[in-house]
Amino acid sequence: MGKVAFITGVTGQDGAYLSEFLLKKGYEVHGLKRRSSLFNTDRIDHLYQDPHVDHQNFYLHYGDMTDSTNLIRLIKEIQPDEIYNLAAMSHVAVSFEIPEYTGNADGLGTLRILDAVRLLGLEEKTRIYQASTSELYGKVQEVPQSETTPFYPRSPYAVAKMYAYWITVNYREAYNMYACNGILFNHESPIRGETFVTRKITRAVSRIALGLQDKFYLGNLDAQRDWGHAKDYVRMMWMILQADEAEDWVIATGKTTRIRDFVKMSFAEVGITLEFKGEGEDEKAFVVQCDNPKYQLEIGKEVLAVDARYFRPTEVELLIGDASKAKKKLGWECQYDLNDLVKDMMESDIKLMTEQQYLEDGGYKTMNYFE
Ligand code: NDP
Ligand code: GDR
Repeated sequence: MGKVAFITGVTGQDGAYLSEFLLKKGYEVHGLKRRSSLFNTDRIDHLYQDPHVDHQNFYLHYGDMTDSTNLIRLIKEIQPDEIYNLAAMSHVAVSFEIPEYTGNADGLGTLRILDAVRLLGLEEKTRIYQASTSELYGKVQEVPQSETTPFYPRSPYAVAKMYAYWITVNYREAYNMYACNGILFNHESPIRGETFVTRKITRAVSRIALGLQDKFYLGNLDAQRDWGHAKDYVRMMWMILQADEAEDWVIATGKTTRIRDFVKMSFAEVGITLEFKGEGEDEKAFVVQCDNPKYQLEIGKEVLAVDARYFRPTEVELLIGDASKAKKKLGWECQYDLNDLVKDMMESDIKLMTEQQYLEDGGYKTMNYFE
């Protein structure tokens, strides 16, 4: 018998890659999905198995991180060997708009999972992975950030995740549970949510290159992030739960890049060179060279401007992680670097936007909503 895993947030970026990874390892995978008025399973539709014809090892269950009785019932029925708690209202900027809900889903939601395992007497059977975050470091205390760097959260999201971090540590110490925090730095992919900055950039650059859109808008171009590929990071989630001891782990590439440079790299991927002019809210980017005959952009064209609407009330300016503990003790290595990541995302979005181009050429309107 293979192991049984329960993944909350199965419909998200990490939930989709982790499901694929665990199914390949022979796990029976159960995922928590929210009821939605539209289909919300795009990222995992390729894993769907028809219960009428297939031998099933991938199951979806309705539920919500704010609903304790539902979580208790599901964990009782599933009897998981491993729980990956990935569900969260994960957008930092949005958390300033819905702070109470964010605290409930991301903070108390984690407590609900831990307490369900305890109430059901599964402390010895079930290992728990908590999706913790580099946002805990917030205002820079030291760089690079490691497991011993003090926290200084800078958003309702980060504060909620800080509660989740400590309640995970507390349940481990109080009830001898195998519960770990993976303090993951930003990780991206072609299926990254469209409103996170990397995906917003690769989608917009693809549309601009194909002539579907003139320009786009971003907020703080100076922020620095340590970006890895989600495929590398979900492998690490699994490795964390296979370790002998339950501990907390930083996962990062150890390299940091400004938002502005991610924009340049994405345009460079389609043969377009940019020049940035101005500062702060007046900063803009212009095309200075276009080497790819497929994409005819006028030299001097303005393709990006700053819009202060995307500034955050409190910002996290610099993240750069030190994952040496995970590398040394678990043998984790990244297979993708930032160049591979940008290439993967741009190839995928050029393909997607080429499909949109056919539709728009045929007179159909496609979704072009940039947040
Ligand atoms: P996504 O935003 O792509 O996915 C979040 C998932 O959580 C979705 O499946 C979403 O469902 C689900 N969800 C949200 N609210 C609830 C709720 N109330 N009840 C049940 N499910 C809910 O995030 P990622 O995959 O990028 O990240 C996974 C986890 O890792 C998150 O907890 C995030 O905070 C954390 N994290 C992410 C990092 C990153 O760089 N990606 C870095 C560090 C931590 P739906 O599809 O219906 O919206
Ligand atoms: P982050 O990711 O806040 O680090 O949280 P995001 O991609 O949203 O922002 C990264 C940086 O880019 C700046 N930025 C913009 N961000 C967005 N979304 N949209 C813009 O237009 C824009 N312009 C500039 C931001 O100000 C910020 O500095 C992600 C999430 O996945 C969290 O769930 C996770 O915990 C952390 O990464 C690690």
